[in-house]
Amino acid sequence: MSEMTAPAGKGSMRLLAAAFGVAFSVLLLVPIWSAMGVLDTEAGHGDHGAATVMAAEDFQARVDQQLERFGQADGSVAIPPGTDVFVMARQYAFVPRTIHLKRGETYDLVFYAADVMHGVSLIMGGSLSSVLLPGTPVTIRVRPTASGTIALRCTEYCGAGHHAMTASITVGD
Ligand SMILES: [Cu+2]
Repeated sequence: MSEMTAPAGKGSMRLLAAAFGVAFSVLLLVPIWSAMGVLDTEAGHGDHGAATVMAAEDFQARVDQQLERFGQADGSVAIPPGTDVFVMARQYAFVPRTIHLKRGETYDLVFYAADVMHGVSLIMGGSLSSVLLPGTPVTIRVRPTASGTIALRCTEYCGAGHHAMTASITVGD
């Protein structure tokens, strides 16, 4: 029996593999979506990299501040160009649930799972998906080139309310 088969070692290897999986799957999918001409996308780098871990209350503070600054009467948020967009995933909702972006502008969408593993898929023509490990922000850079609605869905079964876990991004001028 080698030390490599110890349960703790196995667990961390699996987590590491999952982290690489996230980065790799985003990188793989980017050219596909870009080729469709709907969204230019790019994997995030720097301070929102896939290996960064953040406390749930720190991410929640960003979501709260975003609502304070850009919140609309209906509870949606309208994000100005050049501003990061923070989306919290938790059983069983994405917060904020409705996000307004400007067509032709580049945004970093920063997703964060607060409780269990979730996933996010952005669907507009094609789709772009990423796994969300609890506590690890994942950044997806998008530049929506067409007006319309990008549907967001959770892609990892996360419990009884999983199928209701949806949100949307509207792209306008
Ligand atoms: Cu889910």
